[in-house]
Amino acid sequence: MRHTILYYNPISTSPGKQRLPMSLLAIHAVAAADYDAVFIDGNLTADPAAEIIAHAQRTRAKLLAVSVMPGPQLRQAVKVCHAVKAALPGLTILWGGYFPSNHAEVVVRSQIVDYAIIGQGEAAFRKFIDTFFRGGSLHDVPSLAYLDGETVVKTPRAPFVPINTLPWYPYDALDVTRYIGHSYLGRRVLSHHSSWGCPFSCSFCAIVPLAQKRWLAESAERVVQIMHYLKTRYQIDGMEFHDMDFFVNEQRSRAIAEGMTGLDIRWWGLGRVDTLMTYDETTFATLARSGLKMLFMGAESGSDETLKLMNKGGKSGTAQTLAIIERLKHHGIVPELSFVLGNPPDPIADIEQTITFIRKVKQVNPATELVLYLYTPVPQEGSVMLDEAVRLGFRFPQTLEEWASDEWADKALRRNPGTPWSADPIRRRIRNFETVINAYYPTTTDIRLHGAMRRLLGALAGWRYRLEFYAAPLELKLLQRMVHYRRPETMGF
Ligand code: B12
Ligand code: SF4
Repeated sequence: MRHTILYYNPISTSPGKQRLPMSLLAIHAVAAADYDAVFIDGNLTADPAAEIIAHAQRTRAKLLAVSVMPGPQLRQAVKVCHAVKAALPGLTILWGGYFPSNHAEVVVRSQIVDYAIIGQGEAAFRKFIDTFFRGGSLHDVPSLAYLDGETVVKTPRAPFVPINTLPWYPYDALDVTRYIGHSYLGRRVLSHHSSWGCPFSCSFCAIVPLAQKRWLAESAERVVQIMHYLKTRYQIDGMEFHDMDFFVNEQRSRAIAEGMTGLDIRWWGLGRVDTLMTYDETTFATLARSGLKMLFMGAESGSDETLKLMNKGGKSGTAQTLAIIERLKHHGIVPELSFVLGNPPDPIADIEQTITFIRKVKQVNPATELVLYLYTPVPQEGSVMLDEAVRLGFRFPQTLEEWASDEWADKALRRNPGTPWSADPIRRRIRNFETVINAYYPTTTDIRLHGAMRRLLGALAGWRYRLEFYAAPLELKLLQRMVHYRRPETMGF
């Protein structure tokens, strides 16, 4: 008998910006041959709890598998799972993904979630469902957390599985056309994850405890085959590679680019500054020819001291950041730099130093896109940054309800992280600076920003930028509100 598994992707963005739920597709890939699936997406339905309950009753499903990131996704997951559990106490609820991987104890201590899978999901999930549906001891399921009486049990982590050996995402299990988006990349944009993990261990990064410095990549041949498939089947003209670190291996990047050349797909991916600095000029030329339009890099800080504290590793430094954006300029690839501001031990000085550095960045390459976050602690053993944050008074919530509160959902968006030092005036200074610099240097992702509006914004922002006077730029905010756009790395709430 084939059992049905319900998969639920809680809301993760605003309407029209929904991405393929790759986390759930990845785990269903190893189940699809033997189990049926129903996908419920909080981005596509107004009442996910009612849908889950209706599907569970219709299919007699016994298991609900949920993928959860911190933030608004967590908030909806808690609310919906609560309602589902109340209506159907017999339906087992399993969570996986970033939030349960980093906060498993809080999750399984709640009265809502029965099990959590920690870290890479495929092997553990397959073992879990076979045990759950066909019998055996859950003690033998790796990477599993659950409550036994008052004790949280955590089984040993499953060995990492090379993703190249895993089946492709089972695209037919859901309606892919509902995830085709429109952005500066194209009118038919989809996303893919061509590798999982990252070999580095930056002390602010949620990926480190999840992937434990592993980088598991699909081969270039497989990625190219998938791109051909998506082109033929869905006529895509844009691709967001959401890999944590797409560009780790130059040979692979080059081979993917060669295979994508001529497919007419404009694409975006994430990489590290120091890795990319080792790339040959001819590789950049090949990448540009293949359609690479924008390259996201974590510049993180305008201070070399802070970069050391962040354990950024490798040869990362502010000089390298300026050098890479200069190189990309010659290939017509737009750099997109993210910064984490307000880092301990001296968050205020850190912010000012990074603002000064960002002005330099724009001088070197005005096309550079900026993504500004506030430092938000993640649980990571031995993280100097977390230790400092705790010393300054930071603490994580102790219950799932507290995590799901408006206050903490907001913190996860890294706009107001709730660290003791990120008071209103500091956050305001960063947002005002962002408003002024974005108006002064409008960039390519502003697809709705046409000639006259660009000029108007630039002119209005000019005096502020020159005098470094960023306070209360209400006139600019008003104009910018008219030009919302879809960026690959944020969800645009
Ligand atoms: C795509 C993406 C999104 C999409 C939404 C995706 C969706 N589900 O609808 C968008 C762009 C909208 C988005 C938004 C946000 N995101 Co996001 N997002 C990602 C991204 C780039 C890829 C996730 C992905 O699909 N991976 C591919 C799959 C295959 O890998 P995976 O998720 O790790 O899944 C594996 C395991 O985790 C596990 N697993 C996952 N789910 C489940 C479920 C079950 C049941 C099981 C058994 C296993 C399991 O098995 C999978 C296979 O091994 C990650 C970074 C990254 N590269 O991972 C960030 C990331 C998860 N996002 C993050 C954040 C913070 C956000 C935001 C909250 C904030 C922001 N400003 O970006 C917003 C808001 C979301 C919200 N409203 O709550 C952080 C989480 C940080 C943390 N502390 O945990 C990450 C890690 C980015 C980062 N570098 O910091 N995001
Ligand atoms: S290089 Fe990027 S993905 Fe890797 S640990 Fe550092 S911040 Fe995280």
